[in-house]
Amino acid sequence: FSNEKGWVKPEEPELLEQIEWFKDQKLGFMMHWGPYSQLGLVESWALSDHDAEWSREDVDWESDPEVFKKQYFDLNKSFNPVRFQPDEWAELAKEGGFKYFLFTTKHHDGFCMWDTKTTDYKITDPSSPFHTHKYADIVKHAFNAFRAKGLPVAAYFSKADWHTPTYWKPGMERGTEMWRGPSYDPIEHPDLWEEFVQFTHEQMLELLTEYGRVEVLWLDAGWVSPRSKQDIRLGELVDKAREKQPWLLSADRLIGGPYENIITPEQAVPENPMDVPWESCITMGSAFSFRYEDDYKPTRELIQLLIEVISKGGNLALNVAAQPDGRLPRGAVTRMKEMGAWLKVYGEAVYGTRMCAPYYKENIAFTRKNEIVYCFYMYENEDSPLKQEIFIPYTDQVNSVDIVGGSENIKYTSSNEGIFIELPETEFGEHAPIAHVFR
Ligand code: FUL
Repeated sequence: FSNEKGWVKPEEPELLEQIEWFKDQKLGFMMHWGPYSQLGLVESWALSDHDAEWSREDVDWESDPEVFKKQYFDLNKSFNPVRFQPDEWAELAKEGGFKYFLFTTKHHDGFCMWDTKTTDYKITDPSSPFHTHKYADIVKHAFNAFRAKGLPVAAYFSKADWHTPTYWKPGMERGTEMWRGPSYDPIEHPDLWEEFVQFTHEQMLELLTEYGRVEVLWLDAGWVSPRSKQDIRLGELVDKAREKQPWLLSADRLIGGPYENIITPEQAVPENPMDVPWESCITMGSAFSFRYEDDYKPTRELIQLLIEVISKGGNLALNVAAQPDGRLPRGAVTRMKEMGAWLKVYGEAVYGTRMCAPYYKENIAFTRKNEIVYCFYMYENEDSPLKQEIFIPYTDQVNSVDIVGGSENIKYTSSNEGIFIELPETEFGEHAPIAHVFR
């Protein structure tokens, strides 16, 4: 990506400063959570007929897809996460070394996790058994809990809304032949589309004016865009929101849209670094939302993923999905704690760093903080043979080399080719480390 193609570099100093702040954070705690978590499928995708093949696993939808969708839209009536403990989430995220919280305020199914005035399809409506709970306004309590622990927040918001009537052609029953975009052509039905645009603006403004400081407005459903003639006039909204929150970054996932201050690759790390701010969103489990008996990526893999991402100049929004009861799955918590323990020792080579040249090659990655260069030498797995002699292809002049978290002075020689390090025996534990981190 280049600036012309993708990213809009804002001119306001407040926003430029915010971009530097964002780049410092490195690790975000992303969470997808809502009534769909009860199904254990892929977020709210089961609603889309065109995606039924892959999104309705074990659902007997072919017999009557309309019945299934009605049942889906009723999931709000059984979503009752009485074990939701926002402080606990925030505490665990903090312990895990995460620096900000990115939360689904509304996914494509249109269900609002905050107390909106725009629709009854929300967590605080009497149709939800949770509406009497002290934490019923989930967005409010989750946001406040994270902020209280020093983790600022970002709001995920789906521009597509499969529940809202103005997303459907008049007379068409909601849910018939559901597809990603609205069921009508916005050019042919400008009034209807305008109503939808107003509704969407109202929702986003509620979130951006009544729910405290938000760092990033993270807009999903890139297909709702001027390119597909589904223009929600995002610029108007962002300008309005910035009157209140002048630092607000917008992540409209269009790849080339005018309100894309951050590029957000999904389930992927770019092959090469990008000269634009970016954040990869990647799941710890197999989907962004909760799945029963899910497999989680091992901690070693998660940490090495983080190293790769930051060495290429990006942030990692690592997605952890809460259970339908409100708790975080045990397997996810274990990994969060292990990541946190690692970051406690090696965090200085992670947070607040910038890209270095060289940056990443095979199992070696670099970051830098002004004059200090960090080098991660990664081992593929626990049983990988330990290296005592390590060659680092870093050819700039160095004044000293030591090992982060190590006590010993290490022996090294540097030449035009790079740095040759000899590790003392005492630096070896029982297992291959995830990475040696040299400073
Ligand atoms: C995608 C969505 O469709 C997925 O459900 C998920 O929210 C992911 C982060 O973005 O485009």
